[in-house]
Amino acid sequence: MRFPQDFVWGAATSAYQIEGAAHEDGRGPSVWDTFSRTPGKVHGGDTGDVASGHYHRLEEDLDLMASLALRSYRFSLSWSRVLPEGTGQINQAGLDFYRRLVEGLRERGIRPMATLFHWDLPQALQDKGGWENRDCAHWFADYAKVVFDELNIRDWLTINEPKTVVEAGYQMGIHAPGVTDPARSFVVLHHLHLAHGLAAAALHATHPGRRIGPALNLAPVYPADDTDRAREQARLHDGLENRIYLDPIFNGRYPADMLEWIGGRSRMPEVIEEGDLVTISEPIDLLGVQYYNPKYVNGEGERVFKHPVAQAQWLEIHPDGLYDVLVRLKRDYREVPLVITENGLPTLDEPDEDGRVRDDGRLGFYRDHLAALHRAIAEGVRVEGYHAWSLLDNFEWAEGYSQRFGLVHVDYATQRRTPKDSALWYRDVIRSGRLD
Ligand code: IFM
Repeated sequence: MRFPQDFVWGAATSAYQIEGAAHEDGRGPSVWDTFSRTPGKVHGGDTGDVASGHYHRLEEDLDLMASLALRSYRFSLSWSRVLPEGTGQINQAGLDFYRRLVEGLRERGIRPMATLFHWDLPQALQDKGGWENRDCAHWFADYAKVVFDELNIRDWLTINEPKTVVEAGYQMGIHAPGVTDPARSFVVLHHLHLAHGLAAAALHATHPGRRIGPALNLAPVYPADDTDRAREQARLHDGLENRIYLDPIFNGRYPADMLEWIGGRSRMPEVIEEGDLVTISEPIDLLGVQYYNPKYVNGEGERVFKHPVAQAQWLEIHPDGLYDVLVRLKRDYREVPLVITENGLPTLDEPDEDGRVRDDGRLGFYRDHLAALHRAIAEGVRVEGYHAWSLLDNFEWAEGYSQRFGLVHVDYATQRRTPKDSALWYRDVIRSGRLD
């Protein structure tokens, strides 16, 4: 299976999950500093204070990326490292860190791809209502303008997985800020969409030639059985998993069935102002697709598992789901370049006595997903690149350090990095451009 000559192979991370140095060089606190310090919220009481120590190991990590033959690196900016209060005063030390990162990538021939928001909202803005406050969309656009001007990066992603913010952050309360109120969650959804659109428009106005899009975690939804009830539920869940994120951006409207469903549960439809959907549907230049799992639902609307699950119980392993997502995007939405911005698996593998990390499970996961991706490309879906999640073992949110998604093992006591077998295999795939 040969991939296109210009296919862009990469790996992804996010700021709070790897940087550490949480209280250094002027960085302001984010909602995840607060949440991880709240007793009972994160496995083992873990925090991102030190994480994978990336802030202090920048050169080593850049060399590591080069040694793995990466052509693209997707990372996120910590908003509160750049603007400690979320607005106003710029922290030059924070910007300098990202400048060094971008320069270091360029020197090694690796393309930077920056995410503006990967869940670590400045705490100062949460104190003013966070994403429930419409102003937050404008604070986000102002922050985006600062980094657009200061950092020489062509490809940008706006919001990472708005669905996770809505569901984990505001419905289940298992992510910061820990709210359990669906009514509030849909207001947040609208403001995240608005933030995305304002930032995309700002980039287009000020830096023509650069590209921007959202990073959406999409899940193919299938009826768990052959009944009308299950099919109806699958349609509803497809709305909640995919259409409420895609339709406003691509079509400039929320799906009518979703607005009705949400309207019975939230005042969200009332917070939509005239012109918002025009802003939200600012044409995107690329779509970041994050794929982990499918969702099967029965006639009661319950999730049913039909395939093996990973250590992360939500992660049902079904590589063909990636193919289905990609083909569906081509079929149902305007064509834009697609980039896989995340796909990966946590495993428990540790270095053996000889120092090797034999993570066959992850290697097989990547092989099967890349094969599904290849099939979609061969059938004409325009996918430009692929980013494995994640470059390094890191802080897996509510799971703390108990789940390791890295291609590279991190010994948290010493911060020693060891490329796992999957990383070496991935390096060889990149070098050859083919999957055997
Ligand atoms: O670690 C996360 C990442 O931050 C967002 N997407 C899913 C990953 C695995 O849970």
